[in-house]
Amino acid sequence: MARAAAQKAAQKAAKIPNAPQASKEDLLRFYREMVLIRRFEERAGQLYGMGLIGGFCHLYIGQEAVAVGVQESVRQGHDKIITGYRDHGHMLCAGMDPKEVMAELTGRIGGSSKGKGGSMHMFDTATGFYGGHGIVGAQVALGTGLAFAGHYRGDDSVAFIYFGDGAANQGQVYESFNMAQLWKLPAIYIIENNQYAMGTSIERSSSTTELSERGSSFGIPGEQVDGMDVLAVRDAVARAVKRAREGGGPFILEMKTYRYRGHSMSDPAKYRAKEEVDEVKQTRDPIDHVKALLAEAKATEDEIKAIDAEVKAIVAEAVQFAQESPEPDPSELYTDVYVEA
Ligand SMILES: Cc1ncc(C[n+]2csc(CCOP(=O)(O)OP(=O)(O)O)c2C)c(N)n1
Repeated sequence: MARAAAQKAAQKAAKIPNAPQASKEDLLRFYREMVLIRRFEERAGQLYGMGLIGGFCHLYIGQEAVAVGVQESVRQGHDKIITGYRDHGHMLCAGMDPKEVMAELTGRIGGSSKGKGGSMHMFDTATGFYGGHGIVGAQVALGTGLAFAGHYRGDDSVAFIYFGDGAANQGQVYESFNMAQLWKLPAIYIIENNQYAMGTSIERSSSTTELSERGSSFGIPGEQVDGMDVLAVRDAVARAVKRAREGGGPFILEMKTYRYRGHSMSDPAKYRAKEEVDEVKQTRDPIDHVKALLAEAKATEDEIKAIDAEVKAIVAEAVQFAQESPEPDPSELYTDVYVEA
């Protein structure tokens, strides 16, 4: 018993020097960003239920620590970010205006794609956000192209390429890996392993479930990260980005995360037990984790409440803006189909 206790104490002590650290200001920023995503998504879910959002709507609730931690290494407007259809959180992190994102979700002309793209097809070159892609895995090939463009121009930019555990089984992912490593492209592949691809768990769909090792036959290193811990995400991404900016080439980061909602708003998520979801919510919630760190950093209740109130107001304003923005005119159906080059 004494030996076990001593071992435990030694392990705890050994962990401290390497434990990710953050200042109170950093933690407050992470809290604000994550709460913004969560409240925004909750409102989007409500608007969907009211019939104000058409088509598909895939919420990011539960995965907030990933996009927020990654964003810490992004040079806004210089680096490139690309993802799939579960994209609202990434856009908000990239710095897109919540009003524009909400207006796009509701199909209004104030939206980032003038109300014609909707949830899955938003784009904003000013912040370096290259979409929002509905074809599973397509963003990996496109994102590798973005990394190639930066490398070719020699501009020191990095491409942050997000995809899911389901997309990780796509053929084009491996064609992309091959070229990325061959040309040492500054591509950071961020696999958001939320454990389900629609209703199929990773164990049922994947012959190997260690996704951080998926680049090994190409010589691409990888790392598994606790995607519910924003500090772990921030630090792992910072290391991979430093390496990429120094010409070290691509890197795979497997973020172990979890989505609380169904695949999309139309999915009742009957393929997993309620207890499984509750357990993650109670023990690994990324926002609760930062709240606990904030308590250790002696943040006051008032500081946290002020952020909650600020976020509430931002989201309310976004909803109001979206509702007041008109729908696009039917004549707009034929515009913006192609970009004049
Ligand atoms: C090429 C292609 N095949 C199938 C689909 C249908 N589909 C949409 S989402 C999805 C699951 C993808 O899961 P994952 O990559 O794990 O991402 P997550 O939804 O968990 O974020 C599938 C099969 C599609 N959109 N594109």
